[in-house]
Amino acid sequence: MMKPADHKKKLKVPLTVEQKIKRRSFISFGAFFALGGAATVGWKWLLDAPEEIPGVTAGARAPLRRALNKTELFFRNLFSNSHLVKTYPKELAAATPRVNSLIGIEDDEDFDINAWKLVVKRVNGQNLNIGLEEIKALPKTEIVYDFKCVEGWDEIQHWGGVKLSDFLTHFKLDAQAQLPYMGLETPNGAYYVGLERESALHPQTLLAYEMNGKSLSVAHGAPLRLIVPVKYGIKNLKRIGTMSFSNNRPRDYWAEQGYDYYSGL
Ligand SMILES: Nc1nc2c(c(=O)[nH]1)N[C@H]1C(S)=C(S)[C@@H](COP(=O)(O)O)O[C@H]1N2
Ligand SMILES: [Mo]
Repeated sequence: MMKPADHKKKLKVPLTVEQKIKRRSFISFGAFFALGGAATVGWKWLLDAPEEIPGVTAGARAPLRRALNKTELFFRNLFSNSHLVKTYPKELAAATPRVNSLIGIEDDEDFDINAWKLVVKRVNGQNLNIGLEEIKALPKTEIVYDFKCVEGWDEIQHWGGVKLSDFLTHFKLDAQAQLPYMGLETPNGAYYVGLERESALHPQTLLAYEMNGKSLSVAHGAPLRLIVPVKYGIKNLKRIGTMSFSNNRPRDYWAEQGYDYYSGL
């Protein structure tokens, strides 16, 4: 009978270098084929999976969209209105802020800024038409924060306007704003975004009419644009024409092109 000590010794016989290499190669190849096989099966499953039901988002395979929606839910649950985006001193704001795309602005030759009114579409069908002076008469809020575009640039910018939540309260739109979504569109309807209630009501979300302490330029969205610091630039609609409220996701320009509908930061 082997004594325990002998037994241990036997197991401890060191492998030769060649044996070690062989063993590692075997493990690597095994893993390679197993993972490769799994990836192929997974890929095939995805390719055969039905496309999502056509709607406000671009065509993607249903399982991918489900994953995206789960991700969105995860972040929505984390979202809190007491959670504020970082702000900066005014001196750090860009003196000549960058202008990005101009959809719904440069393609609208009929637009008359002096005749502009914000059209709020209420659920009962009765529209409100609100002039800029009425909006400017409300308490002004300013914010300096890092504006981020999905295209990969960011810039510290200084905005002034009325808190969207103050605006809604003043015009007795609180009840409407309890609906899960808000839709905003340019006057010609060429650019449009959808926003969930939580982001619309976030305390840093503004209807902005000033930049760097001066009236907004046309390129930056005059007379009135959305500034929603908890979202990427794509959601910050310039030149707001209409505002509406709904139970379902409103149409969204970039979501239709396949970008994330939520686009939160
Ligand atoms: N009407 C309108 N709003 C818009 C856009 C647009 O093309 N048209 N582009 C969006 C994008 S992608 C970004 S990053 C910001 C840029 O705002 P800025 O041009 O003031 O920098 O506006 C957003 N709002
Ligand atoms: Mo952007």
